[in-house]
Amino acid sequence: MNKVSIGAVGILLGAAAYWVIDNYAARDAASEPTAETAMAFISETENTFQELGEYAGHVFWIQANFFTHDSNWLVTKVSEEFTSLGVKLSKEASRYNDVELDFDTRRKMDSLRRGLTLPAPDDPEKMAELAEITTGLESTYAFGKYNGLADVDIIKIMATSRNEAELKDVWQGWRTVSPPMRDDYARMVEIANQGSQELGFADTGALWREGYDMPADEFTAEADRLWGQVQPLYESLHCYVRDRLVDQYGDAAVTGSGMIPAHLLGNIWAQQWGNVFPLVAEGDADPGYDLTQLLVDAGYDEIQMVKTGEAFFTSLGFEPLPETFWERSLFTKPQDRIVQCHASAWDIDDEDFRIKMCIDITGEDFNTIHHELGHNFYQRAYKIHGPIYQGGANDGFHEAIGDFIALSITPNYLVQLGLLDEEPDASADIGLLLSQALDKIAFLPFSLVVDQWRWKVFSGEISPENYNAGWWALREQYQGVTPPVERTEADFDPGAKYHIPGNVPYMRYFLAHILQFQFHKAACDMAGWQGPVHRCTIYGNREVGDRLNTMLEMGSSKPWPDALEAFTGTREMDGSAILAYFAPLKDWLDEKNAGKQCGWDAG
Ligand code: X8Z
Ligand code: ZN
Repeated sequence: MNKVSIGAVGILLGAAAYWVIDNYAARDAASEPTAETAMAFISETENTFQELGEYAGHVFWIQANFFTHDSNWLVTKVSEEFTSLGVKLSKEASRYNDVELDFDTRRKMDSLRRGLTLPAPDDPEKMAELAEITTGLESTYAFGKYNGLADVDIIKIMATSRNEAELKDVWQGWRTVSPPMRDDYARMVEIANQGSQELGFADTGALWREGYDMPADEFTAEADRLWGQVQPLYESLHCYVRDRLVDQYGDAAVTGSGMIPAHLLGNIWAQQWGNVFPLVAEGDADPGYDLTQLLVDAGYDEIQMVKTGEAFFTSLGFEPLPETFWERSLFTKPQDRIVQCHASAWDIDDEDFRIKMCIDITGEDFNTIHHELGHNFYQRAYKIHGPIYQGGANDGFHEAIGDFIALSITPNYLVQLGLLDEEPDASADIGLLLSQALDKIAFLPFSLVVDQWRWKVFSGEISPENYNAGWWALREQYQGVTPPVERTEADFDPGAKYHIPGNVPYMRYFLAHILQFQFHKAACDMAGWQGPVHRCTIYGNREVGDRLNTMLEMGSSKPWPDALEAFTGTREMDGSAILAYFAPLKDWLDEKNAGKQCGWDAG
């Protein structure tokens, strides 16, 4: 689990929690809420978080690195305590809804009110049941195997195999892991919704959407607006990729309604398609190098990849990571135990930052390292605040920082690293853009679908009897991908994606994919970059670093438009930067697609 995502309330708890809870309960009955008691409450809560966050952080770290019956037992206990305290804090905070408060006290109060990802009703039995379920779901995923293959093994097969039958087999096989999650998931939704309603939210999805400094409904419209901006680019990419896959796999690559079977896109969830680049790149779409090959040829190991990522940040003026980062992080997959290999970044206390990743020597993992380090540098920058403000401007910002830095892994930068001899000329541009688009553009509808599904599940629009059909209806509608084999309600395909059993909200990644291009454009403008923006690297630019640091240091202390303005000068999330970045590719795709029947009929 990515602790950064959880925010201050998400990292508290521990043995000391009980006295705090009793304390709040006593005050609840005793005092009228006033501006003075509000300040005392916030100050007390900040102290509690400081103390208990550390305890919870260590417990979660142990579980993610040593998945056993006992570590799960500990996590269940901490989660239960955590929910219990979170509910109390949220209720206490709501008592101040109509009290006039200064800006910071109001903002912190509102943050506490929305602090839990999955609240439970104020009932110890339901809190315990919810904690059992969430730990169980994560553990089912972590222990999941098909024919002895864990998710990381299947990810590798999907990335490299071109054997249609094998791809279909592992695609289907990985999804045998998730049906046992189905009933627990439904029960979890029921409990979390009861909890959310007790706290005054329509349902848990509405609670999640209220985390964006605007009413839940406005955020739904905002997500639709952003998608509307980028949808035509996605459709051009879909059309072109489908044709190339038909060249490779024949009729197996397209359905009568124009959709692409989900097992042919180089990724077990069809979420990023970069791994099929060699299949879809034509002669005039050659980037001139392959990052994985460059890293392998140069003999990079896991540590060197992380050191190189860190060096990018220090080139911008950030301090190096502490020695403990290197001592305590997990960089390689241990052979002797079960770990949660899904990459994550952690702040255990004010000085203890770590990543947990099962690194392979690939371009993809090189990018992910920058993604994770972006979390760590953000976490360190906002430590100037108390725990309640220790979070991203919104969660999309947190996910965007490292990706934004990784957009600077350009040919020019690779030459500076000594990995590439010389920059390929402009004839490589389409290849560079196509390979980026396969990851960044293909991801957009996927990242929408995950939480469109969960929002509908929480609102009851998709009921447990329709979990799987509802999932595929959305994937077909937005992504134009379809299952390669028949699916029924005996399946639970959402559960085969880590963030569903892990209960990590996903809209953050959609926003991050819009925001990172806004950050990149603003940074390149700051740097006075003149050429095409996809060739721009901000490596070594201290001015950009200083300005970035200003935004990072704000944490969640101000509404996100203020943070966005501090770095980019604009207050709106906006798809025009990503569209401008890919504009030459869009023209090229449309030329290739001319006269073709594009699009699909999702029924
Ligand atoms: O989960 C992640 C990061 C950790 S926050 C590795 N990502 C999403 C995913 O893997 O599904 C990054 C991109 C989307
Ligand atoms: Zn992340």
